[in-house]
Amino acid sequence: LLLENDLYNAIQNNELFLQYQPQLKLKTKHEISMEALVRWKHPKKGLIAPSDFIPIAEESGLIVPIGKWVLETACRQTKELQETLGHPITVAVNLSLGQLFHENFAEVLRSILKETKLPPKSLQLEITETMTMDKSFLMPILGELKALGITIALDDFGKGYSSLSYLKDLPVDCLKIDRDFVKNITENEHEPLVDLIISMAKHLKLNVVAEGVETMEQFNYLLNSECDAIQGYLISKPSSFETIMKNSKCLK
Ligand code: G
Ligand code: G
Ligand code: MN
Ligand code: NA
Repeated sequence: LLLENDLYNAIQNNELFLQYQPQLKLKTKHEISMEALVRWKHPKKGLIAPSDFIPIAEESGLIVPIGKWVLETACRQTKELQETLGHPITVAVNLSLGQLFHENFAEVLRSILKETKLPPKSLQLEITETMTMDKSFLMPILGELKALGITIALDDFGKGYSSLSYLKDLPVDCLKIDRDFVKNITENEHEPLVDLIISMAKHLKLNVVAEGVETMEQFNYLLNSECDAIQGYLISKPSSFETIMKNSKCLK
């Protein structure tokens, strides 16, 4: 409850910030993508991980204003990055179920896109596969969001219980293979589920991203697969907007 009270003031006190983790496209190497990840710098406790405060935000309803702040900040900073670089960059933002089903979410998103002038196709929303639920609830809101021109990724894919027919009907654009599966790719061993998810994604004409790539063995294995992009510590840890901006100025 104490932490919840502190979290209540975190936005106004400027204690939240975003880090960005690049995604490396394996085929079209000129395209750039990154995932936005929220962090909380608590005035006394120091850095608090999202796995420790997102659940509190979800239970208390604070996820609505926090999620809105994350979306606004990610869109504004990505637009700034695009202008510096002079070409499109895609940003992926994690969503909680409570945000998605809060009234007017599509309307809120529409006004954020309008205010920040980020092209809608530059925004990807990540929903976790485990949070997918009754199709009759999910389909209308996802349809409304897709109509804005954004794309949707299923995060932590493989950990949930989506049936194949469910997946086929869902208006998603991308599957992100959970890092627990990628972890099992070693010098001596493959992970059949990684191959299966990639093959399934290709049959459904979806993009597929491997998460948590940490070793050269995993990198080389995925390079020889139909996987579209990789994300993980091997490429880069999440870094601050300032660092991302500085690197992009060097690239230019
Ligand atoms: O950044 P880190 O690996 O510690 O993130 C841990 C978890 O927190 C991940 O599952 C990630 O999806 C989630 N997360 C990070 N940023 C956000 C955010 O802005 N909103 C929501 N809902 N979840 C986030
Ligand atoms: O659930 P989600 O995919 O949104 O989680 C993203 C989280 O995964 C981020 O908090 C990020 O810090 C973490 N992450 C990113 N790359 C790696 C990696 O290569 N290894 C591990 N263990 N965690 C990673
Ligand atoms: Mn994610
Ligand atoms: Na994930």
